[in-house]
Parts: sequence; structure tokens; C-alpha cells
Amino acid sequence: MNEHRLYGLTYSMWTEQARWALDHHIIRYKYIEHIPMITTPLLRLATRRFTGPISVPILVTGERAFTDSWSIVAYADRTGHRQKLIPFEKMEEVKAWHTLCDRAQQANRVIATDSTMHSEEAKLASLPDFFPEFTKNMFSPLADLAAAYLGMKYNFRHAIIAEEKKKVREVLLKIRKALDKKSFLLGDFSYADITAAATLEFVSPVSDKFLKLKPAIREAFTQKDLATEFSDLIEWRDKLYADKRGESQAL
Ligand SMILES: N[C@@H](CCC(=O)N[C@@H](CS)C(=O)NCC(=O)O)C(=O)O
Repeated sequence: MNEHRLYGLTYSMWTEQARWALDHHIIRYKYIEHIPMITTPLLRLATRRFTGPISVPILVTGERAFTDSWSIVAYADRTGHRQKLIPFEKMEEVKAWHTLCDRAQQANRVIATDSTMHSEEAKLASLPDFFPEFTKNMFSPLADLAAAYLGMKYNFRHAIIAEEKKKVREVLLKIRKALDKKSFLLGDFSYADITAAATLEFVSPVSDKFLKLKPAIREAFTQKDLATEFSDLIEWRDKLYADKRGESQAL
């Protein structure tokens, strides 16, 4: 079988949900970390898409490139032999959760980028590791540039944080209501649970055991108000990880 390559951003909610699906189905892949602005040409080469927007996660198999998390999860389900994450009879429902959580994830990205930009330590921690530690202070403006780039690319330069928080909160309320103290959103474990759990990464990041974050980034990604209000969901997410996440190939 051809080697699979997954391009991603370790800390990204979209990358995490794609990785979880591949790991669930025990599909082996080589993981390649994307660095916004810098490695975009690599993504274009790998996908042969030379124009238009491009983002990670991207899964490249021998013949094809899957360029968003939903299509990667669907591919994992078609290829793997373990319990389906998008069961055929629940496809519409699972897709609706993907779309809903995507809205909260986009809002979370705005909030996390803003709080990173307000913390000198988080800005330095967000710089790629190939910059030696002692040079990072010098390159701190690059973090501002990266934030401006993401703001332009994903159209959130003029976003209002309180509005974005409201969007996240609405989605979390829906997750709480649908869970209603159950273990899974749709009766059995499915991708709906994965995308909801990934959304919570930018409310209160999961243990380093599953997704390694530098302390300053962990702090910047934590929304203390929502983490407190939705501590029941964080508890649910932690249990889901403990029971279902298994070993990640990308750590
Ligand atoms: N709809 C896409 C969303 C992916 C996305 O927004 N990726 C962002 C994560 S922050 C990204 O690639 N950012 C880095 C860049 O644009 O270079 C999916 O489901 O995979």
C-alpha cells in the first residue's frame, strides 16, 4: 500500500479530529507539521492545487489528496475495518454536528489567536521550533505577522471577541443538551463525539498525554469562563479521550 502523509497543525482542532479518525481505524501515516505562511507551497505541491485557498489537515494517499477533516474521516471510515465513525444511517446527523462544531471551532480560532497575541510568552512559544530559543525574542514580530495572516486568510481581522464567545457558548449548550448525561451524542461512539471533543480543545486543552502543548500556549487556549461554565463537558471530553482516543501517531 502507498504511504499516507498527513499534513497538519498539531494544536489545531481540525487536525486533531482527522488524526483521531485515522488512529481509530489504525491507518498508518507519516505526519508532517505545517507552518502557516512558510510551508504553504509544500501543501500546494503535495495536492497539486496551485490556486485557491488551502488549509490543513490534508491527507495524501498514493492516488488522492483529501483536503479537509470531514473527507479524511470519511476516507478513514471507508478504508478502516473498525467501528464506523460516520454510520451510513446517521450520516446526516453526524454531518450536522460537524457543521455546528466547525462554527464554534472557527470562533475558537479567533479567540485563541487574540489571546496568543496578548501574551508575550505565548507569542514566543508559537514560533516554529527551528528558531533557536535565544533568537526567539528577535523573531517575535513574526508571530504578529502570522496572526495578521490568519486574520486575513480566515477573515476575522475585525471580529469582536465577545461575539465569538457567544457563538462557542451556543454550540456548547447544544452539545450539553444532546448529551443529556449520556456517554455519546448519538447513542454509540461516532465522529459527532470526536468533533465535539476537538472543539473543547480551545476551551480547556486536553492533557498533554494526548496533545502536547507548551505551557504558554495551553494558557492562551484556555477560556477560563467557558471552561468553568462547561466543566461537565470537559469532564465528559476527558473520559472520552481516556476510553476512546487510544494512541496517537503524531506525538
Ligand atoms: N474546513 C477545514 C478547516 C481547516 C482549517 O481551517 N485549518 C486551519 C487551522 S488553524 C489552517 O490550516 N491554518 C493554517 C494555514 O491556513 O496556513 C477542515 O475541516 O479541515
